[in-house]
Amino acid sequence: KNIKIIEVKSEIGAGTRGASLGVEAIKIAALDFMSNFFVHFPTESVETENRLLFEPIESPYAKRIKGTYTMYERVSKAVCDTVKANWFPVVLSGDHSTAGATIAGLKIARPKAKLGVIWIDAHADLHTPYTTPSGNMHGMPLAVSIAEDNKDHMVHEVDDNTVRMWNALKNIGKIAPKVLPEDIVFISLRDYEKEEEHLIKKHGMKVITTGEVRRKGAESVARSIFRYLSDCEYIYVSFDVDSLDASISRGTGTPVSNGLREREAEDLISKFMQHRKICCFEITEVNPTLDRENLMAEIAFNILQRSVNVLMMN
Ligand code: DIR
Ligand code: MN
Ligand code: MN
Ligand code: MN
Repeated sequence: KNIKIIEVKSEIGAGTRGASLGVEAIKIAALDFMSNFFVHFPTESVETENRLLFEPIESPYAKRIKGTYTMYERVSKAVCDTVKANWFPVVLSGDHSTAGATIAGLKIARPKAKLGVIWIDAHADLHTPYTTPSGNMHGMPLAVSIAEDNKDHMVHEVDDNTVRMWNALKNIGKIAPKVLPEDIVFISLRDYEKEEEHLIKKHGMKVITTGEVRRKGAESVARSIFRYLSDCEYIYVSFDVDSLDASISRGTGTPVSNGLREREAEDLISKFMQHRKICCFEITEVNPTLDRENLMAEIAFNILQRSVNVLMMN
């Protein structure tokens, strides 16, 4: 595969500041390892709306949703154009709200093809403006992608302008939903709110726990996921580094215990990358301002490098 790196140094969707520095931190990790990895691939850098961080928040239940919409337009176009030109996009992003835009780009590139998603994350990212506990857009990309409002479990009323922007996000590219809930697999999910749990139950979404990864091993877990997603034509892998255990993920905004070990994530992701249906890989939520030793970025770089090596052999 021909790899193209799409970097999105955006952090407007996160609640903790610093994730926009994650991409550079991964490059610094490469330099510290004396690796010339980044020399080998064309890189497209998507412009951000991070200046909005200095402005007052208009939508408390969907913070900076206008900027998020602009980010969706730019990132989905970059991903779509990359795929159409027969390149394999590796997305390095700041916060995970970007993943909704990545999914949009993949779907817009091939509207008729059924898209599967492997979501490696401590969180379900299934919130909506009606249920969010934080207003942070990085908790919502999967709800956007499955076009879910979850009004059955509404926690608060939402103003009309926010509703309009939310609907625009879901309908970007005039395709909604982009993915079906049954075509999403969660890995290492362990920190979610009850409104998200309702959606997981309602849709019968597939969850693979950290314990299952540990017991069964990468090969067996990968095989069962590809069997589960067998009617999908393309599969996107989204790797939020907070899927890793809190003991090694201090350098992310929301570390959670009982997560994956570095080796477990690396073995699993590189197994995924061997599969012919994998069409895109994203790494997100590295925040070096929380991380004195740049450990989080070093782990992310190791996983990136091994994954890309596997992709290039396939
Ligand atoms: C929480 C935290 N569910 C929220 N989400 C995070 O604010 O919506 N996602 N950290 O990665
Ligand atoms: Mn996430
Ligand atoms: Mn997360
Ligand atoms: Mn199916």
